[in-house]
Amino acid sequence: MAKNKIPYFLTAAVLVIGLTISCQSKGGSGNEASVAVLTQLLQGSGSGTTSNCRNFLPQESGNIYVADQIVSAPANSGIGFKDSYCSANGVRGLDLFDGSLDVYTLDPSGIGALLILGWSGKKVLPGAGIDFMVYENPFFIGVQNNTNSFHSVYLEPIVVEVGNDLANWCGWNPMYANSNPSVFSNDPSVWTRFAGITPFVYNQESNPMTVSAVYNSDVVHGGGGGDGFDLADTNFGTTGSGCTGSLKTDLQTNGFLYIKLVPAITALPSLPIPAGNGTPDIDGVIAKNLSP
Ligand SMILES: [Ca+2]
Ligand SMILES: [Ca+2]
Ligand SMILES: [Ca+2]
Repeated sequence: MAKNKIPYFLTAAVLVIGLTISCQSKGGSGNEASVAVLTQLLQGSGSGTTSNCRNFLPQESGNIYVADQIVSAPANSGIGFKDSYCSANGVRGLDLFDGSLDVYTLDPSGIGALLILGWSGKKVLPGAGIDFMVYENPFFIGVQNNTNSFHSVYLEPIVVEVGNDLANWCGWNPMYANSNPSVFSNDPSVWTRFAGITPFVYNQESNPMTVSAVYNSDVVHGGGGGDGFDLADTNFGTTGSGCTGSLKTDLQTNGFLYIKLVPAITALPSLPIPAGNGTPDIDGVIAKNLSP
């Protein structure tokens, strides 16, 4: 997390206002948890101390299964944005122009440039359309008014792969298609099949959304946002260390146990460095269908 790390006092002020409204609207239920958050905020817990994300648990319902198992998080220190719990506690988007703070920040290189999550022994099963969503904390930084479309995102791309044995992985052949590939672009349309690209408003408590909206990346037109992946995508199984034809077929037929997230600048060193430092901040991963 670099540029999008909002000054702590500002974050606290916004959250205090939000939580105050939340407390007033909810009545009795939930006030204890909110008060705990408020107390922690006022005592000064930002990055550097216990993360605020420790106050939240994954929220699961039909077709929304949080990757709540941290298999490998070598950058974890348990403190602030280096607390890997924040990547497995559910998803908490803010709005189109603010990145989530419920996140775990990967290292830019070395062993800490890796996060592997699972679903506690259950497999993510293939189904129709998108099979799972990845949430980093990108946010829009500009609107092109003449077309009323969104063209600039503060983004930190991630290479996504899945597997069953923590040794062999299959991915989606991520492509960077800027006209000048040696120059970084914050136009999300030139980043294909990466995670960390699409802003999201989906929030498990304050904006739970319908299942169809959650698995809709089009955050400008009613979707929850985030980056979706489909095992049936024709690009799946064309990249990944150890991705044989038989592994690809197995993953597409029987699903997968683990998801591996690596900063794009680490996995693909020829890519240009993003405007920040390119170290992704992982909010969470959810899957649509899970084995019994
Ligand atoms: Ca699918
Ligand atoms: Ca980020
Ligand atoms: Ca989270």
